[in-house]
Amino acid sequence: MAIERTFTIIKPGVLQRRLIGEIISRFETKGFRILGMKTMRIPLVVAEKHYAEHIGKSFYDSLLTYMTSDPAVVLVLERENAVESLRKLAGSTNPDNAEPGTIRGDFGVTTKINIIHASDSLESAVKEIDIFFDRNEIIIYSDSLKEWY
Ligand code: FUP
Repeated sequence: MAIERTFTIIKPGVLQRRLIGEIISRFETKGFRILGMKTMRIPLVVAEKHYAEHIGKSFYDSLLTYMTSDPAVVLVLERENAVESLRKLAGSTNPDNAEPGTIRGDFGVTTKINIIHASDSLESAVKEIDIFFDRNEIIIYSDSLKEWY
């Protein structure tokens, strides 16, 4: 399988719940390399770009209000089959449908505040990484434990 990059947002409120370490730990133990990571308040224009596919939907305005309400942590992650693997780790959009053991299944309660975003395709990942990261914020390095990952 090919090495891919994917993008994730640990959404507003999770910093306050002191769950950042727990969630990042799941990325690490599943073999993702962290190539970029930062804490940010997501500017409204950035949130609008990121969620452009949802313009006009009933939840669009409240989604933007929420995503810009408090700081988030954004990451670029790399491993084999990264996009699909991270979506599995995240679980279903509605935390009530997310399996226990997934991030949304374990920590999420409502769909709006569903803990994390994970790119849904390779194309989305490329686009989203470009929206949130400058090139010089993505650090490429070799992995001395290659046989594991
Ligand atoms: P996902 O790809 O799992 O993040 O899901 P979507 O792209 O369908 O939705 C993006 C975000 O919109 C979700 F994370 C939460 C929010 N949303 C709602 O608030 N209500 C809905 O009915 C659907 C999505």
